[in-house]
Amino acid sequence: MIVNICENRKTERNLGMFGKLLSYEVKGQNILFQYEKMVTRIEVISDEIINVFAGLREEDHRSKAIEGSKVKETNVEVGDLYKEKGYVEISTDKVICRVGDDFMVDFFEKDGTPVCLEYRGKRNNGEEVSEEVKALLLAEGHAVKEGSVDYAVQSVKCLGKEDCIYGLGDKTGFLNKRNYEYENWNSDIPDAHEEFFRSLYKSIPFFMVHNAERCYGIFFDNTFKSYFNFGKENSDYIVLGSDEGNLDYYYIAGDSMAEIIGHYTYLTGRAPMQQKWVLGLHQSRWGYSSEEEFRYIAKSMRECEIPLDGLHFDIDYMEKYKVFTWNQDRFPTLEKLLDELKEMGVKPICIIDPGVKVEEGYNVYEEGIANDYYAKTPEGEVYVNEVWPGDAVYPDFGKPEVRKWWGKHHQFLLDKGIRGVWNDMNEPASFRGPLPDDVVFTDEDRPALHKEMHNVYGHNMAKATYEGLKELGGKRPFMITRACYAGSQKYSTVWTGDNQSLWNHLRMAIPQQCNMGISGLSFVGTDIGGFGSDCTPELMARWIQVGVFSPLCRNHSAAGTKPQEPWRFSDEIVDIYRKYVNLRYELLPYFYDTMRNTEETGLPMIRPLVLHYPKDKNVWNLNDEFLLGENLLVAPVVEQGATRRMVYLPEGTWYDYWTKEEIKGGQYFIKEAPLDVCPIYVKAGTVLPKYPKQMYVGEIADKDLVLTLEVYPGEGKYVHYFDNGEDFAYRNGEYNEYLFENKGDGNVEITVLNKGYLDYADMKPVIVK
Ligand code: MIG
Repeated sequence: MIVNICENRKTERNLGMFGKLLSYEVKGQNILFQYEKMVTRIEVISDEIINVFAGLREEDHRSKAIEGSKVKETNVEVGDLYKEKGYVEISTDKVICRVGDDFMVDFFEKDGTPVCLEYRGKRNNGEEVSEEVKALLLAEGHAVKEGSVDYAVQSVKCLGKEDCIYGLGDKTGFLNKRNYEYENWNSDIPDAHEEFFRSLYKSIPFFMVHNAERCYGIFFDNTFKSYFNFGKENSDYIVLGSDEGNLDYYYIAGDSMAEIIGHYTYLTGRAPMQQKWVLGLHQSRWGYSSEEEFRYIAKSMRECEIPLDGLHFDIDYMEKYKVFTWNQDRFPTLEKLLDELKEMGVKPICIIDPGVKVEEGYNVYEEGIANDYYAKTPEGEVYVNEVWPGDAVYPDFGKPEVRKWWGKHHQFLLDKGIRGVWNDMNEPASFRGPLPDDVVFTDEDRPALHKEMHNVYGHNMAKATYEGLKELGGKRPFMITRACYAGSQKYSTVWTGDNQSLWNHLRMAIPQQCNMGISGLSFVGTDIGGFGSDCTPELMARWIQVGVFSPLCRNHSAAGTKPQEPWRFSDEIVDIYRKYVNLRYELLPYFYDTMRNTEETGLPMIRPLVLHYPKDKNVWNLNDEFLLGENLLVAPVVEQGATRRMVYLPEGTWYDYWTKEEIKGGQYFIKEAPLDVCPIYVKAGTVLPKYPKQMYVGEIADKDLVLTLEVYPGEGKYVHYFDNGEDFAYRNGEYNEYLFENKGDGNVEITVLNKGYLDYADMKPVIVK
């Protein structure tokens, strides 16, 4: 039924792009609003998730992030308060949303407390720069501040004095994004990433606004170049904008950030369980290029008695950088090498870039040409740019048949025993200038230009790779991607791209990974030691202490930089490296449980403290500590030359992991931390599950693994999970789950919650107090 609410059709001068609200219509959980200038809609997805939509470009969502309908049956009430108050009120059991003229949409808690309001004032970016000064600034090469830019798609929200902003995926800078501005345009930037950078490799348009009383999330689902000004232009408001596309965002309510992340990952998907070995240490370097070199690396790690699981083959394994080929001159007895690695428990992972070499007779190139699989110029020619192989063409991953074709090509790698695929250069990167906006790609069933598909190129490539590996291999596909979009966590793990061996980048690794985690990308890592420039011994020691807590734990460096494997430094560094990698392998069951928790709840493995201590203002801007799961707090040293640091512990009682000393939370203190000490704290009541040391995951067969429970004073509950660590059988119940109840008196009561994975079913853990 259409409800007419406004008789007066005369346009008011102050109204913007939508105009006056004339009528509305309730269609199930969709409420359509007829404005003077266009129809918009509010869709209730669930009690907590509300979609705000104006089809400025086309009539419906074409989301890449959200797959399938997420609409839950929800009790929705719509009240017409337009005549009295100027709005139509939509309420669920958790949220009130008021929709007024010009498609102004405000959100409230059920008791009427405002949470997220439209900013109705005039935008004001402060100081004006005269034309004369502008000219001078430009003459010397300075950037000139633009005025307030109105975007074609835009929403401006009020920002409270105390509001902090978290999320937005992989950006530089600090944990709290307030007072900064960002852009989403996937970018390959080899320069040292600095806090003023607006974009990096990934586009995750999700963030949370948080203060002591409340928080909310916004997912701005738009793949065109988009803009986020978090109170930088003016501390009274946030500006969300985009050059094109629909106005299409999800307001996400929740009592806590944890709940909001749960809802966001309900919408866009949760990072699935990886194979267990993926949690082991990985070694990589751009430049490893011969059989001998790979053999030497694996053997040297074993000689140093440092565990190793993953060994990465960067672009030099290929024949002329042609994807799905292998250089036979440099790997004359490849099979033998791969057998030896297998024998050692080391798993090979290969890089695959999107750019396909233009070369007659090269099967991948020819197949793609024959089937019309590459992006094209507006004139209909295959679009050519340059990447590693020289002239190259770009697979159009938005086409379902291209994803299938690409996926199948992975058989080439699987046949050799390759255990994982690493996708790079998929922003997409290009050497001969950026791809023009009008290069023609495909969005599933219709042509779509580069400007729309750019930010999802990596996403679609990851999807192709994941689905190919899943179909061909049957195991949980392991892949890493550099570029991605919201929702890519369903397919791929990620790393933060080309960082450098800089203390600044070690410091940045913490907030960057935390913000990625709370934006859905739980399985994240940095290049340990730094990719570009030269790593010092001290930096390596401090970086491995952070790196062993990253879900993806990989030492990687660029060709031409100082070699960065642990033995290149000194015995002291090897000892420190071994100490922390061993710790990682001992904590494997804890890591695995945390990963399981991510698949179930969406909460990331690495977490900023504010996630669990939202009311504690001391952690709102805490950039140099983080949590792994809920029980471990890591306070690494990230300053050159420092051998002690200030630590803050939030409320509760904590235990120093190394000394077992009890420390009261809610205070700052100085912790001595010589080069071999990374301060780690365990929450009171924790039951910490540990495995014996192994040189690689699976060295000890599952049935022989002895689980040790390190029990900390205090009461607490902990769920431990165990499965075959490889395939999807757990989704059919083939897993064990145990509840450990710490009684506080040193006893742990064990309840078996599920018993589907036989080998480990009669677990009798060793309890250490
Ligand atoms: O621009 O494949 O971020 O990890 O080693 C160089 C070579 C291309 C960039 C990746 C880096 C990788 C490198 N690649």
